[in-house]
Amino acid sequence: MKKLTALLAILFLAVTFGVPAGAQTVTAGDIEISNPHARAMVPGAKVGGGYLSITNKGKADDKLVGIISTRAKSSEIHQMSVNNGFMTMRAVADGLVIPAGQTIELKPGGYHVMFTDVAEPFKQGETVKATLTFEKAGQVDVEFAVSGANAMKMDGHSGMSDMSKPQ
Ligand SMILES: [Cu+2]
Repeated sequence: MKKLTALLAILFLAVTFGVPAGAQTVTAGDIEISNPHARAMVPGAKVGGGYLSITNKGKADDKLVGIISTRAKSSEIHQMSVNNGFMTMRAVADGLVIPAGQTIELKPGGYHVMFTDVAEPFKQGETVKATLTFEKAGQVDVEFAVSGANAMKMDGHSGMSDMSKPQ
């Protein structure tokens, strides 16, 4: 039975963190954005996380300075870290540097896009349009593919709307 449980857990992780079908790749100047995706939000949730990877193929650093989406009243770039077992997150105030020749991953547990005051929770199967602004590459339209929700608390957003409730 234990083996089966472990196997199911592995399958679950594979599904959760697998690349969704039809993942988008967008190029703007030296910047390449791939696999923008988000998780479905539970009904009533106001906060959603967005994930993507950004590659700078140029010889100069660039910087992600902002993101907007019509689906959220405000969208920010956040950094999550774990301190003494507690997850904390804060806005990346001065923009996220994408060093020349490197890829920065925005993924659960690290950097991510945070959509706040979302009027209609993201639903599995839809896409959430957003525009990223880079210092050098300029504005880039992306579509976050929404995959199924999961019970894991890795992105910390599920508890954001009510911090007083124990998880
Ligand atoms: Cu966040």
